Amino acid sequence: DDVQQQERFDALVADDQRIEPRDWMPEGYRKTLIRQIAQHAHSEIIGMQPEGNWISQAPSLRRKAILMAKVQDEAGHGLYLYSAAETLGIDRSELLDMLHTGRQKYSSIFNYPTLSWADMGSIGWLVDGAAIVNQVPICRCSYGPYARAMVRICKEESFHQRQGFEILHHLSHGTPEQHAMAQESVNRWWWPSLMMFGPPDDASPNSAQSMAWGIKRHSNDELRQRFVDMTVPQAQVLGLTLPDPELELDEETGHYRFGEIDWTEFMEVIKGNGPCNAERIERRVGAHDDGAWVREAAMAYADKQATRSQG
Ligand code: FAQ
Repeated sequence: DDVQQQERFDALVADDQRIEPRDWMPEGYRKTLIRQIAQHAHSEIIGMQPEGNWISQAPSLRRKAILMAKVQDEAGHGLYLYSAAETLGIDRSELLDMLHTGRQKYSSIFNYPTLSWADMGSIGWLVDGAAIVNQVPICRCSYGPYARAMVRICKEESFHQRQGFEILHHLSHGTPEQHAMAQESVNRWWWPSLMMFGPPDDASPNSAQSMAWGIKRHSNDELRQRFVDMTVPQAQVLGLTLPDPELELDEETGHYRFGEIDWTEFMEVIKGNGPCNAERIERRVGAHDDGAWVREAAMAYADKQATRSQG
């Protein structure tokens, strides 16, 4: 009965075992996972837009080929994650509908514009860097399909991060104009990257339950701190500065102290009022509508195959 099922589930989680799609799970656990995995999948798909913008403007054939491969990886991550969400008993078309109608979120970071080529560097270095810090612990998520998806995704993500670092390193050590372009870009992306980790712990309604269920392994603030500690020395190697006068190593704790994040800006962006929210959704819905004929053709083909195999 339900009590026994719940006890079995609790024991699996306590023992750090994986919950698999056919296992019984509390409805809240299922709902939370659908929310988080879908939000993650949507982020990958929407996240293709800010970079897609620069494929045709890449400074060389080599840079273009690399950027194209990265954006394709993101499409792959999105599809992989939608499949993980589908193991929880929801259909991909329902998830897409929720994205298109604003009932499910995607990461705040993708609502900022990409104004220069250096932004491809900043996205790789800072956005993929933040994504890795957040996602490596999800490789140990209690839900098996999500945890396994994360292993492969994190490998590709670390390559993406290196690729961004390399773009910025090249620009930073180039002409004065290139250096200035890199610095200006990092100035714009730094604070939004810190916001990717979500609201501060005392304003994060989902954290406690998600941590108890082994979905999240660390709090939002812990991971944000880890990212700052990792990134400051990398900025020094790049020869770039981070736009925070309060950034300073605390000798006692070994962690960097940093300034106050503008949480009003974060709330506005996740409510739909960021610089590019409307544009991102409009473009996504447009792409979905343009692809209707492909879905219809695939369905017609599948129906024909099914009829044939019956006959
Ligand atoms: N943006 O109670 P919490 C990538 C929402 S990386 C928008 O703390 P939770 C790679 C949150 O959903 C980006 N909304 O929530 C890439 C909740 O609202 P809800 C994707 C945010 O879930 C790189 C409310 O605020 N990565 O795509 C954000 O416990 C380059 C309260 O927050 C993931 O999704 C935000 N930043 O913790 C691709 C990682 N933060 O849903 C292309 C997996 C919070 O109740 C190019 N997700 N909210 O209406 C997670 O680890 C968690 O979901 C958190 C939020 C940490 C994001």
